[in-house]
Amino acid sequence: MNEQETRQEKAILVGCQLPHITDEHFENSMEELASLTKTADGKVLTSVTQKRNRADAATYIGKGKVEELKALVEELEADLLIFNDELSPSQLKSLATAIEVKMIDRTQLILDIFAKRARTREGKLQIELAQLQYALPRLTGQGINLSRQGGGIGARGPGETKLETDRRHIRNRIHEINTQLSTVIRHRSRYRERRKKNGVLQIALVGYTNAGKSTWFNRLTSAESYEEDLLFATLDPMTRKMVLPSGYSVLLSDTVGFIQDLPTTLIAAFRSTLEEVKEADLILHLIDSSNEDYVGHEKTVLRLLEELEADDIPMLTAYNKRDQKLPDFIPSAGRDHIMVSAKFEEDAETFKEAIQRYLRQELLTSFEAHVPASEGKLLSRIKSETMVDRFYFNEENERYDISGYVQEEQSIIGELKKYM
Ligand SMILES: Nc1nc2c(ncn2[C@@H]2O[C@H](COP(=O)(O)OP(=O)(O)OP(=O)(O)O)[C@@H](O)[C@H]2O)c(=O)[nH]1
Ligand SMILES: [Mg+2]
Repeated sequence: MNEQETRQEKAILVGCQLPHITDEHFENSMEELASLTKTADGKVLTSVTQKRNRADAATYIGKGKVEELKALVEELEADLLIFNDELSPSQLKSLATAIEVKMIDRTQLILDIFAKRARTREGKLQIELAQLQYALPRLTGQGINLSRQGGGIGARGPGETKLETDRRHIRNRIHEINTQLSTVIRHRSRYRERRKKNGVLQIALVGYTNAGKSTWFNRLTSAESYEEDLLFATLDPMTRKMVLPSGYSVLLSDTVGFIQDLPTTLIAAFRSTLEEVKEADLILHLIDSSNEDYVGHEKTVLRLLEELEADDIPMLTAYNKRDQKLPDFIPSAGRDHIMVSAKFEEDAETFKEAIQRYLRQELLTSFEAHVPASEGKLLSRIKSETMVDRFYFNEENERYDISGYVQEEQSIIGELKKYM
C-alpha cells in the first residue's frame, strides 16, 4: 500500500433535496453516500444539505450555501467535497472557481469504487471506459478539473493506473478500449453458449449492493470469493458449480450489486456484465432484511431487472441477514421467498433445499424409469444430469428403479424414454 492510500481523505458531503424527493428517500441517499465514501477510503466530516425547488443551474446549491461551504472547508480542513448528484460540467467549473478544494460527484465516487474493485479484464476495461466518457465533457481547455485533483478518491483508474487527462489521448484510449472490449465480449458469449449446450442450469445471484451475495456465493459453492463489508465488493460475475442436496449440480453466478440512481454512464458500461443475469434459468434475489431501506432496495433491483428484460425469469427471493432483521420487517407479498442468514450454519442447507424445491416446481419435470444394471454409462449420466430422488436396485429383475426430475429439453430424456 502506498502513502496516498493509507491516508484517509476527509470529506464533506453535499446534498440538495428537490421537491419530488421525500425526506426519507433523501436521508437514505445521503446515508448511502456516506457508505460509498467509506468504501472509497474516505472519512466523512459532516454533511451539508439544502432544500431547493431546483438545483442551481450554476452552482447546484445556492450562492449563500456556497459561501457557507467554503468557510466550512477551511474550518474543518476538508480534503474534498462530495456531491450527492451528478454535477454538470459547468456546475463543476463554477464550484471549482468558488471553492479551492478538490470536488467530485456521486457518479465519480461510484466510478472510483468500481475502478478499485474490478478484477477481470472486461470489468477493468468497462470501468475505464465509463471514467473516460465521464471525464471527456468535463475537460476545460487544457487545464482540467481532474488533473488539479492529483490522486486519491475520484482520480483512480482500474489497476491503479492514473486517469488520462488529455483530450486527444482520451479519445484514442476510448477507441482502443472499445476494440478490446468487443473481443472480450465475443469470448464471453461463446463461453456462455458452450455452458448452455452442456445442459447445466444457470442460476444468478442478484441483489442490492451489500445484500450478502458474495457471502452466499461462497457458502453455496464453498469457494473463495471476495466478501467484505464494503459496497461493490464484487464487480465481475463469477460462476461456480453448486451441488444441491440431491447431488444435482447447477452453475451459480455471483454478480455486481445493484444501486439506485445508477449513473447512466455505468448502466451502459455494465450491460454486458449483467448479460449473465439475462441468460439465467433462475434468479436468486437476495435482500438485506436488516437495512432500513429494504423495500426501496427490492424495488430498485426489480426495476433494473425489468430494464435488462430479465423480469420474466423465475425468481426466488431470499431475505438475508435474518439474524439482524428489522423488528418490523415484512416480506413483500405474492413472491416465493425464504429467510436466511449467513451467520447460521444450518441455513446453507435450508437455502439449497429451497433452491432445489423451486427448480423442481418451475423448471423440471418428474420422471420414473427402470434401467438395467448393465447400462452403466446411462446410470452414471442419470446421477449427474438429473435430480434423483430414488435410486433403488431391484434384485428380481436386475434393474434400478429410479425416480427424479429432469430438464425438459435434455438429451438424456431420449435415453430414459426407452426404460420408462
Ligand atoms: N449479520 C449478517 N451479516 C451478513 C450476512 N450475510 C452477509 N453479511 C455481511 O454483509 C456484508 C456484505 O456481504 P457481501 O457478501 O460482500 O455482499 P454483496 O451483496 O456481495 O455486496 P456487493 O458485491 O458489494 O454488491 C459482509 O460484511 C458480510 O459478512 C448475514 O446473514 N448476517
Ligand atoms: Mg459481492
